[in-house]
Amino acid sequence: MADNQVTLLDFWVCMYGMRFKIALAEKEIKYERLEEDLIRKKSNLLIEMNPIYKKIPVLIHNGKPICESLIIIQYTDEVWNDRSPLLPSDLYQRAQARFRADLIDKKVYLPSRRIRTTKGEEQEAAKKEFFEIFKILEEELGDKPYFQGEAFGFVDISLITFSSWFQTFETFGNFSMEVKFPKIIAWTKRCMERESVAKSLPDPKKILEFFRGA
Ligand code: GS8
Repeated sequence: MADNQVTLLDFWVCMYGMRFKIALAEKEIKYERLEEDLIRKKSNLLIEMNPIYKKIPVLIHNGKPICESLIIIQYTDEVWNDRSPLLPSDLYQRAQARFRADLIDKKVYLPSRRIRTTKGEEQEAAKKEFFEIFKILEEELGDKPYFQGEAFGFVDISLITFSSWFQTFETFGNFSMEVKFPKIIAWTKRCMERESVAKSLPDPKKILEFFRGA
């Protein structure tokens, strides 16, 4: 399959777009990246390509749009299946990987957003929820190098993009990820040793500045 007509509609701070950048870097696929201005005005192209949600990321492959980051990564893995597999080949393990990525989507973002946007009791409740899901994830990871075992893959991609926001969560919520979740932080550092991850994640300080200014 030709790599040459791959476009990503993106917004630099968005952890969902970062997922796609990592997947494409793992697969060594060249692409064009179009930055959306989500704050002021979405482009006509975004509205045309994702008319239902009008959200980024959108992958446009040979003119056809694919929306929702987890679906985009699975599509990417299926289309470019000749290199760096991201999902396990065993069907049961594939289902487990999908379950975990879905869990991350359902449980991590909302409490993390409330840590940033609320105070007092509401913020404490959000922190409790956030700590609960990270406790589950820390236990799931255990002593494995990556969530799927020895190889970096789909579940790692789904979660690692949140790590560029950790400093923001810690600053707004006044806690330390390293103290609470040492295995997750060790895994974060391991993932950052991969070029695909290091070049796809923005500087955490820039994310913090973005939200402090917002
Ligand atoms: C979430 C995408 C999303 O929230 C996915 O792709 O996995 N489930 C989707 N995108 C945000 C930017 S990142 O916070 C977005 O496009 N927001 C614009 C809007 O809500 O209008």
